[in-house]
Amino acid sequence: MSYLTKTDPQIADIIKKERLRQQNGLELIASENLVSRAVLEAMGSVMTNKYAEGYPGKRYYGGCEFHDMAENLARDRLKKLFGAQHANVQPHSGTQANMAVYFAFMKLGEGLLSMKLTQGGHLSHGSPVSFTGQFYKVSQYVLDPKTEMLDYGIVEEMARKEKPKIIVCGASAYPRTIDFAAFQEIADGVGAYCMADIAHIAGLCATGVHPTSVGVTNFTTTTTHKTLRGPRGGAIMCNTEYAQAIDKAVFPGMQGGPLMHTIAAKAVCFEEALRPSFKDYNRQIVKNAKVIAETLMDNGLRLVSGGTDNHLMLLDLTTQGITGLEAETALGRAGITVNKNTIPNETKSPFVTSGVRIGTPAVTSRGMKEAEMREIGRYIARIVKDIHDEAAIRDVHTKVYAMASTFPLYPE
Ligand code: DSN
Repeated sequence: MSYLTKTDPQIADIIKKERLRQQNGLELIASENLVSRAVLEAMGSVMTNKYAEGYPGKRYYGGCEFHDMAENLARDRLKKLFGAQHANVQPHSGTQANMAVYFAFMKLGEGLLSMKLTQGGHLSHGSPVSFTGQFYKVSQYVLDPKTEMLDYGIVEEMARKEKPKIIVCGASAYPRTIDFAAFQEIADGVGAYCMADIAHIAGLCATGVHPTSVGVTNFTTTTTHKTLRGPRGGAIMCNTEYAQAIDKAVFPGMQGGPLMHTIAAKAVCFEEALRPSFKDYNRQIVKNAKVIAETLMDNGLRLVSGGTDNHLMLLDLTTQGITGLEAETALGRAGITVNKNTIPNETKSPFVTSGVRIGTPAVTSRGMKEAEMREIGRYIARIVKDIHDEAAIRDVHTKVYAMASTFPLYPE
């Protein structure tokens, strides 16, 4: 950043500090990851200088020949990665990918059936504070109260009662395997469409580490920056029969100019994800999550649903007598970044919560494996068991710093 340091030392300094924060700590936010240098370079390229409204071969601006090539590459690689018939790589985010599917296939006021936010769903799945809760008639399924896992009988019963237009599956805080085929079958049974939002588990689905929704549910939406390890953004996949409606809903329905530097970086990410090493990486994410989960439980802590099948887990702090906010703060002071998260049957506000969500995509990208995960699990347990033990926070912070130093963000 030698040029930026000269021209805008203030912002250069902020970026430097953020880089150090990432280097010196352990990033356990389940939705975050570290992109490759190649993805960073594509994002910071001249591709950002161009308007390219429209789609390859049909743009509203001249000079788009190289943007067509980049977007075609991104689309083709994404289709290959998931075996999809059609891909749209223009959504600026996961929420906008979801919005495009809703706008394409549901009229205002029609029914949307989805997982409740406090049970693991996402804001854009019908929360009253999102446009989805305001534009559509939302009904929401909950988890089995005993197992804290999906109960397809509950979903089916609600679908029969509510007759939704779209059933959403996929979550942002659900640690277990999702049966996408079961959701599609329920949707078919009531004449609804089924949309899988695989934002969190896209990398796992692409590599067969979790069953995929592509080719199973009518629509699949995703972000590209979580387990897929690409730039921040969204994408949609579907069969050819829905392609035109989806493309129209994204542009001109909902967005103007696509972020072409991000689309170039998405293409880079999809190529990286097609490499055999990406499968090993996603397998390791899940192995790592299991080791942290087991270590936490061995230390007497309770996880929602009793464990994890994917990249994340939810730690229920109720018996510790502390809130998610307090745990997030104490762990943050020890160099471990997590986010407070609601748990099933949450009694506290989303800003306080009774749990924290812990995920392994970013630490796995740094090359950490089972041995480090066991240590991290012990650190977390030690802190949340007594968040007022300042000596423990200092000691864990020193150990976290030492561990982080041996796993550089971007090794030379
Ligand atoms: N905010 C993301 C997450 O953390 O899960 C989802 O959009």
